[in-house]
Amino acid sequence: MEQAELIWKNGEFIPWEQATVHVLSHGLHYGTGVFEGIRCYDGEQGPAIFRHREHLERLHRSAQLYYMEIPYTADELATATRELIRRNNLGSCYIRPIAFRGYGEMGLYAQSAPIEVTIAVWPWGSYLGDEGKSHGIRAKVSSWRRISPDSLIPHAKASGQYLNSILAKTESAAAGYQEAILLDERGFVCEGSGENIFMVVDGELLTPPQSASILDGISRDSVMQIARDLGYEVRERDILRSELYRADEVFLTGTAAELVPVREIDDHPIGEPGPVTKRLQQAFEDALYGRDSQYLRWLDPITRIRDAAPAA
Ligand code: PPE
Repeated sequence: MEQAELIWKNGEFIPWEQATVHVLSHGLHYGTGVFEGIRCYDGEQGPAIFRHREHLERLHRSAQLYYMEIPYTADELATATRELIRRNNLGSCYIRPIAFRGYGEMGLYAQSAPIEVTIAVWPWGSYLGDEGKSHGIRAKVSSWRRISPDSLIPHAKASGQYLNSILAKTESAAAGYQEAILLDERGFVCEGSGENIFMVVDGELLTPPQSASILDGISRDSVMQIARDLGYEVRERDILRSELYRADEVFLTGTAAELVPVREIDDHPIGEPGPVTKRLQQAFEDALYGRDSQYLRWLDPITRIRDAAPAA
């Protein structure tokens, strides 16, 4: 991975190499961490963070679901992040805040293990490749089902839960595909290993509902809003695996991946990116880079005057 100079850790800006943890950190042993993936785009008005507030609110919600209290407000984390990007002299970058139980107590009920919070930022290119973004990727339906709400919390973005995504992703990569599509515990389509999924049928946009154990993706929400604004019908409903094979178009959405067309699923051709996918991909990109005034409300510019508070 690419490095940056500084990482924010528990309120301080420290050198990248020094941002380490103790080997007995609780989160390392039990997966007790919650995190976010956010992106900053060097767009029309200078660098700005896409839907910053929504991501930080989701971070706090994920923490609450696992009985963890983050000792910083969303506002404090937002200010720290903007400052971190400025101090690292970055424009477009990926942002990874994580809150995890640190060192202090082992065992499953380790309420005294402190909650540590770090934020890292670094340049990270398109997750599934530029080629994938322009020509589509080949995906495989995983033999692993997405974590069920009977056992974990699909709505939380929690570290330990990603073992499920890693099994699916590793299986698909070993079989020569670029991404895995997971079904939920009922056998309906859920999402990619790190992206939500959409299909286009007869000009209508369909995506699995919250009840299909999805992560409530912020890119998903943005693309749904953009699609409706463009006049498309958007419906959340359960989708069968076989419906994907027969769809006119299929694409994935996520912060790291952005909007990526799927051109083949389980060796069934979907085809080169279709007109709806291409139009939404362009409109989404325009929103990310501040080229569409309608969606400027989604951007948090990093050059905010009010961050430049005088030292106390
Ligand atoms: N589902 C999962 C399981 C998921 O991890 C992500 C984001 C999404 C859906 C899409 O959510 P959103 O980014 O809010 O639109 N995955 C993050 C982590 C990827 C990684 O490899 O790490 C991301 O895209 O940043």
